[in-house]
Amino acid sequence: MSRFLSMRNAFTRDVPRLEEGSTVRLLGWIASKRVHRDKAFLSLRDRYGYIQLVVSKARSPEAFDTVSRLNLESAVYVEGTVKRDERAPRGAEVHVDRVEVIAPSDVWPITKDVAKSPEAMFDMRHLTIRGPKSRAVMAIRDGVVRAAFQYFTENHFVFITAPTFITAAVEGGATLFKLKYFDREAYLTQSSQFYEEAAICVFERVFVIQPSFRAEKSRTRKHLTEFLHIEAEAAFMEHDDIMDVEEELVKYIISFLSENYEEEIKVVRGAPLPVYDDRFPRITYDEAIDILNSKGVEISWGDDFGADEERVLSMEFETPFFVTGFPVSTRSFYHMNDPSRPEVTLSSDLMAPEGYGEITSGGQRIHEYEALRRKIIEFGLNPEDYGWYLDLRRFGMPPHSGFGLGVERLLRWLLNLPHVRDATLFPRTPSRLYP
Ligand code: NSS
Repeated sequence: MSRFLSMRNAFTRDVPRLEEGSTVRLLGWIASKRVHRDKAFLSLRDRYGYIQLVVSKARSPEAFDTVSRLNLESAVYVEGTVKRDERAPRGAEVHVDRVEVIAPSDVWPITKDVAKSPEAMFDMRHLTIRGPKSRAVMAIRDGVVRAAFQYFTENHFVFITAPTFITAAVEGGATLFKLKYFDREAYLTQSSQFYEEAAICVFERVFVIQPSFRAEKSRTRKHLTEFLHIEAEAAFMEHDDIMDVEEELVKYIISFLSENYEEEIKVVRGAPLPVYDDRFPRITYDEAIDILNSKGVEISWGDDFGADEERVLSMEFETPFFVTGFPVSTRSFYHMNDPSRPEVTLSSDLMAPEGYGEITSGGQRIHEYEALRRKIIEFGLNPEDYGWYLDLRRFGMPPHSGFGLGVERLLRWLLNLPHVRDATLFPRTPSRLYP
């Protein structure tokens, strides 16, 4: 073990559980500091959170002298004694005997003025991520991925990865990022779906958790150019079956977070996550259009929902709900048309309530060769661009369904964040490519 790792005998989260008087040796960063006469009150942050340190001149003149001169965000080693105190934020604090500066910090540039401007905060994102709120959001984001992995594994899905460099659009050419791939043209992937469809003939059920890219100039609160995409695809599942999977997954993630991230949820949201016992309502696209029209929104049958329509519609709900049966004109070519009503597809979006809108999108795919070829042509696309994808339909492709869930959209909703960019470490939007 390195010198540093062997120095430590506890993390901040252990301190409230330790016996009064035990000696702790901690590593971390000085997150806040207040000096009051001969006493300094510091908050030490490590990978698990925060603990209060008390450094008194009487107890340790040397440590007091060191911390008095120390800037915020300096990395330190601290040795001290556990003391219970009702007034301390976690019910216990560490009375410090020794401090060693491992890496000093310059004067911390995130002042109250900087903090007033969200843009300035994102310009300094490499530093501002250390704040308590973004720390909590990122911890919860880790929880979303863990929960999804656990849910899928328990339900017989196999994790795969798909390429980022691709040659043809999944979700329409308008949002493709084009790039040079040596002397050829390539794109950044919008979705791993087509690769998942190949892989279901190996494992039946597969999932991916990886970035997708969209050249979307939309300046809304729900669009990133790079987002974390949880996608799943399952053989022998029809449209209704995959909606059940989506609903179970979202409920599973919510209970996993409530069980394991209580403190972080409180920091970000102020209140526990909602509990949804009942089945999510399922309304048709036609019903959604009626609701929108009755709310004065001008939208005709066959139009896709934009951010505004989703907001108005989801304001009508207090729980997540599915909208099913989107018209052929609003969905990508691979969606299966409803045999009982060919102008709509076997597709759905799961919408978050209270204005948040779409968080997942999915449906049943066309599994027959001729039907898919015809639809590719109907959509004005070139079947040659979809060679291998079409080819799969010649070699035992069963009925199958799948969906994609945007992790930042889910987090924005669950944590009431102002914008999806708050749900990712280093957001990419049309205007933000740095840091
Ligand atoms: O375009 S989607 O609606 N659908 C697909 O990509 C399918 N091929 C997924 C699949 O069935 N395997 O995107 C799916 C989800 C959508 O519901 C959002 O939650 C999220 O991906 N999404 C985004 N999040 C953030 N920013 C942007 N631009 C974005 N686009 C989609």
